[in-house]
Amino acid sequence: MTTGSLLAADLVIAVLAAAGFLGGGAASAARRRPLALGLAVFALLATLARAVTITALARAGWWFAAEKVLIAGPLSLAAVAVAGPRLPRAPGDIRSVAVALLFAGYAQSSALLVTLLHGYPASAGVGLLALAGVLAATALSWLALGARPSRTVSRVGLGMAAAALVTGTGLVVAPAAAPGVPHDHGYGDARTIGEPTRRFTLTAATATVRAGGRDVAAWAFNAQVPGPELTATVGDVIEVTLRNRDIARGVTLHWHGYDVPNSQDGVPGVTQSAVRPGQEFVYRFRADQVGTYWYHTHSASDVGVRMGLYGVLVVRQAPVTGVDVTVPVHTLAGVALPEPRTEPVEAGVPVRLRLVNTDSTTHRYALAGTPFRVAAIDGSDLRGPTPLVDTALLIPAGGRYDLVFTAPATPVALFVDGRAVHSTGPVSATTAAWPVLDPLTYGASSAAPWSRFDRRFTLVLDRGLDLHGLLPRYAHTVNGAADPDIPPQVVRLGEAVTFTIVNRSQTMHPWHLHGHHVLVLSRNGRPATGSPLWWDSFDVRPGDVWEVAFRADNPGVWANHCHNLAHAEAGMILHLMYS
Ligand SMILES: [Cu+2]
Repeated sequence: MTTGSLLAADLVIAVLAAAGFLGGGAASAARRRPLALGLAVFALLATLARAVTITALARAGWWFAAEKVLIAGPLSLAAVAVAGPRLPRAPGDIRSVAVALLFAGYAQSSALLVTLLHGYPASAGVGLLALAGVLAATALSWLALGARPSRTVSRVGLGMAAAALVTGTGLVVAPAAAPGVPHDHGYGDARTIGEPTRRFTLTAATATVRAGGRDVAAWAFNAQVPGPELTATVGDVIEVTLRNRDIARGVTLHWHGYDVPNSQDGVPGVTQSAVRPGQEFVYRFRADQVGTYWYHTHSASDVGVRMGLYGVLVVRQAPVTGVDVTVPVHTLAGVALPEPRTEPVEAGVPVRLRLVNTDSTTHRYALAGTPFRVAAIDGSDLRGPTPLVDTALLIPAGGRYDLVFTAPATPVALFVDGRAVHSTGPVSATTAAWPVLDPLTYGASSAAPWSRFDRRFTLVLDRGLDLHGLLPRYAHTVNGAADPDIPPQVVRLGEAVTFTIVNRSQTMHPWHLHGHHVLVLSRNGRPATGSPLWWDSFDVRPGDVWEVAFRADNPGVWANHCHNLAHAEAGMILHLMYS
């Protein structure tokens, strides 16, 4: 069982235990004896089952189990200790066990709320708030059921609830560490790096474009979705003038996977101000990385990219020989792009397919009709890639795979999520059952570039209640905090840095560090054994633990975030800073 399914199973069992006790309490209050006893026994069994799931999660990593062991554990023990012994000797009046069962239900529910609303790391403040909630709810139920606890019992109970509430609130509301990320000041100018040899102008504007045979309202660069494909030869100086005609939310250009100087990175509020309607901004950088990349707005990025403000950037070593096509996959107003296309290719011609996932979720790609190699991922060439046949590829949000093959005499087709997107002729293939390539075991390994690390970070991804903004929100969090309250990762120039990234949530998080490529060291404790993988986008699945590393060689303030852009806007973005 994977850690991801353990997390899901544990959540379901916790809900069942809470519901069982609460239902049993209600049934006994209504004097429905068999139902009350049945539900209570069911809840006790569920609570015992949780001991198994929590133990297994703790073995997978303390991040997955901390609040369950420290808060849910003691509350569950209390629930069993209070409700359990009363059941076998439930006297003539079943109503007498109602308060005990309700107490157990409140204990299970509040522990569940701690997991759902707070998560990792567990804190004394949250534990005390959970306890206060249980005591207060129990006291109220006691009163509502007309029982008369002794004065001592009620005084002690109320006193404990009040003390827990006050202390817990104090601990939880205590000011968070100031993140200290500079905003809206001190942006550098475009570096003077020589005369531009490739000049482009991208004008962002609202537009109506044809997609799926209908007119679709879009936000577009130069009135097209995707925007123009920008190409250069390695060594060129690229200069792009960005103009905003009427995008009210502002526009920037982020060069996804291109490790540009910080001032050119296009993150509004961090490396530049958003370009407002009527304004322009000039980006200039040297094309010193070969490969497949893409650009997109980082201003209101979720809606901006979804509406169409993106395009492909390809930097080549040499002029194109053979067939070299980019396939930027995107979902525009429910229409899957690009639209299907058939183009015959002469047998024997070398073909390179540059697959780009510009959506916020993973896509499944399958190339039918020919063996192929994965030549590069995220712009970096793989070492010793071997031929693959009938093998599917999962490309994370923002990721790119370059596939190469020699055109056979028979037709070839590229399928994306089972849909033929690009073909040289009719191909009927059922690709759904194909195995998926694991890049961590693909290609030839080489020695690690570092033998030791100067700095280590851990990022625990989760969901939680964020009370620091104008309105409370159910945020996507890193180490229990949401943007802008996540402390930055601070490094020094030249350091070898590693970070462990843990997903204890129920959703996938495609991770993306700006300005650097990370080397994948291991996933779920298993080292990467194939070609070195220098990635800028990788899927961290529920329950996953990844270890990646990078060289701090590009000074500045860099976004480090989830590339499911809705998650990023809901808090899952922090910054890497150089001291
Ligand atoms: Cu995410």
